[in-house]
Amino acid sequence: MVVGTVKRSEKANRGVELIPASAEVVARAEVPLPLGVVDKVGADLNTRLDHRVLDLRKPAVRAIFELRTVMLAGCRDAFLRRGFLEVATPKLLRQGAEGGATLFAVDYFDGRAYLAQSPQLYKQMLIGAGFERVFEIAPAFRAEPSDTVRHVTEFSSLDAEVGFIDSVEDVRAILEGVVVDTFRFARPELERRGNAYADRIPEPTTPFPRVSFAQCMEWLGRPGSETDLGTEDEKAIGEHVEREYGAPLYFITDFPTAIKAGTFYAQRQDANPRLTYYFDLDFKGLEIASGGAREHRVDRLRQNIETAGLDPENFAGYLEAFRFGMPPHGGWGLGVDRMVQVVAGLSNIREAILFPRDRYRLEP
Ligand code: AMO
Repeated sequence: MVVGTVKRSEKANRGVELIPASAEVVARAEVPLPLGVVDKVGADLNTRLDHRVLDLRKPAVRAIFELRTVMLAGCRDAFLRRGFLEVATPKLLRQGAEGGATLFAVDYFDGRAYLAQSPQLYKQMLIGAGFERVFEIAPAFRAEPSDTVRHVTEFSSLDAEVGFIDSVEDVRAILEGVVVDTFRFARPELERRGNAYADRIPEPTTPFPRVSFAQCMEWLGRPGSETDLGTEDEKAIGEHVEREYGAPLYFITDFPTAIKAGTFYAQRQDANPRLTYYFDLDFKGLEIASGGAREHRVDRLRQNIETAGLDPENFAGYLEAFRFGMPPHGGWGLGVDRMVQVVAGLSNIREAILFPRDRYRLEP
C-alpha cells in the first residue's frame, strides 16, 4: 500500500506518476511468481489460465473485462428502452432443449437433472405468461467435447424473446437494433475510461445484410446442399459478405428444416416446409447469435417434438403454456463471450472469460 502524491508527468505511460510518501507491506507475496505480471513477454494461454488471478492483474487483460462490462451495460440499456423485462430462468432442468448430445447430467437427490443448455423453453413460456418482451443474460452449459477456440462448456448467453411478431423480420430488426445501440453506448464510455478497445467498437449501419442459406451454399460451390455450416464455411461466407456488402455483421437466413430437425421449436415456413424461419447472426465469419420465429401452434409443435425423436409427454409443462393461448413469437440467443471475443479481436474465446471451463479445465 503506497500513499503519496500524484503528479503530472510527460514520461509516465499514463501521464501521471505517484511520488510515494510512505509504503507498507500488507501481505507478502511468495517469490518467484509463477507468471510475470509486468513482463512484456507473453506466456502461452494455458499457463496464463493456470495462474489466472495473476494473469488478470495485467491492465491489458483487465481491459477485456471492462469492455465486457460496458457492452453488457449497453445491452441492458437497449433492452430497457425497448420495454423488455429482465428474467431469470432455472438452470436445473428435467429436460434439455438443444439436443441430447451436449447435455450435462447431475445427481438430483434420488433422480437426475440436467444443466440448462439455454433458457429456450422458459423464455417462450414467459411469452405465454403475457410478459411479451423478455431478456436474460445467464450461464448456459453444453457438454462440448471438441476443443475449439470458440466453444466452452459454460458460456454466457444473452437471450431475448418477443411476442406478437408479424414475422421473423421483427426479431432480426430488434436484434440488430440492440447490437447497434450497444456499440453506440460502448464506444464513448470506453473512450471516457481510456480503454484501448474503444477504437475496435464497430459502427455498423442497419439493416445488416441478409443473405439466405441457399445463397451461401452457392458461394461455397455446393448449390442446393442442406448440410450445416462448418467453421471454414462461416469464414468463407464472411469474406464473400465483406466483398459484396463491406459489412462486418450480417444475417444468414432461411436455414433448411433438415439442419434444424432437432430444433423442434423452430417454425417451418408455411409456403415451403423444407425451410425454417431460422437465422444466424455472424460477425466477420463467426456465428455470434442464432434465432428465429417459433412454432406457436400446439399441434404442430407436438408434431415437431415427435419428428425430433422426443416424447411430447416429457415436455408437458412447456406445452401447457401453448395450450391456453400463445401468440406468434420469436427470439434469439447470443453468445456474450463470442461477442467480446470478436469485438476485442481475441484468437480464443477463453480470453474473454474470467475462469473458462472446457473439457480439460475445471479449475481455477
Ligand atoms: P444456439 O445453440 O445456436 O441457439 O446458441 C446460441 C449462441 O450461443 C453461443 N454458443 C456458445 N458459445 C460458447 N461456447 C459454446 N459451447 C456455445 N454454444 C453456443 C453462440 C450461439 O450463436 N435456443 C437457441 C437460441 C434461440 O433460438 O433463441 C440456441 O441456444 O454464440
